[in-house]
Amino acid sequence: MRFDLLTIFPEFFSGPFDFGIVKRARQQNLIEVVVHDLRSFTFDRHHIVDDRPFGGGDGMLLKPEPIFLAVESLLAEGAQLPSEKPAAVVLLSPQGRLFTQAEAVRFACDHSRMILICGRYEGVDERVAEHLITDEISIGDYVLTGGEIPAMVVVDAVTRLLPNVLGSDTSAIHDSFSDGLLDSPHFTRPAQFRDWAVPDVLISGHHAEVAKWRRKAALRKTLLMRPDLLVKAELSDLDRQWLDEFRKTLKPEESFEKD
Ligand code: 9D3
Repeated sequence: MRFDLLTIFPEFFSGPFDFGIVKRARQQNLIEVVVHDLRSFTFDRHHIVDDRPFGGGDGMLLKPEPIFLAVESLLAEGAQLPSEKPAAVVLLSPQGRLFTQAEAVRFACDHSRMILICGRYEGVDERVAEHLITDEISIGDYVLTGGEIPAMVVVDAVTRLLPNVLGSDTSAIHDSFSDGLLDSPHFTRPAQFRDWAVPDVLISGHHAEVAKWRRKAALRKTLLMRPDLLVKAELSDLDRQWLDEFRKTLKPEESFEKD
C-alpha cells in the first residue's frame, strides 16, 4: 500500500510512522508513506491555501485548487497498471461516515494506494467532496482541530491488516471486533501482585477451561463496556445463557446498557 498524505502541516507526521509495526512495514517496503505540503501546490507569492466562506460565517476554508492539483498530479504520476487496484481518495472530515474496522478491512483489501486529504480550519470547499474524492471519513463523534490525527489513525489501522505486516502467529483475524466482542482480560507474571491474584483457571494449564473462562470474560466485559456490540455479535445459546446470568447479577449502575 502507498499512502499519500496532503496537509498544510507536514511536520505533524514526523514521528508517528517511525515506531513499531508501521516503521517495520516501511523498512520492509510493505507500505510507503509520502507526506505532501499543500502549499507546494500553490503559485501565489504567499502560498495561500485558505479563504473566507461565501455567504459569510466564522473561520476559513481550504481552497479547492491546491487540493485538486495535488490529487490529480499524484494520480497521473502513479500511471495505473491494469493489474493494480485503484486509488482511494479519502477526505478526513467531521461530516464523513464513521471509520470502523470493516472500513479498514475494505481499504486494505480493495486498494493499493490511499490519498488522504487532511482538512483544517472550518473545513474544505465542498467541490472537493463532490468531485474529487472516493470516500469521506470521520474517526468519531468528537471535535478535533484537523484531519491529520484521523489520517494517522487510518494509516495505522489499514497497515496492520496488510499481508506480512504482523508476524505470522499474531494474525489480524484474532482481533477484538472480529467476532463482534471485546477482548477478554489478559494477565502476566507475577501470579500474585499486591492483593490481586491472577484467576486460578489461567494458571491451571487446562486449555478448554481457559477458553471457556475467556469467552465468559469477553461477554461480561462487552456487556459492561459496549452492550451495543452484543446486538450484532455472533452468539451461541450458551453465550446467551451466560449473558442472562451476568445481567441478573449486575448492579444497575454498573451497566451502560439501555433498556
Ligand atoms: C462547527 C462545525 N464544525 C464541524 C463539527 C467545524 C469543524 C470542526 C473541526 C470543522 C473541522 C474540524 C476539524 N476536524 C477534522 O477535520 C476531522 C475530524 C474530527 O474533528 N473528528 C473526527 N473525525 C475527523 S476527520 C477530520
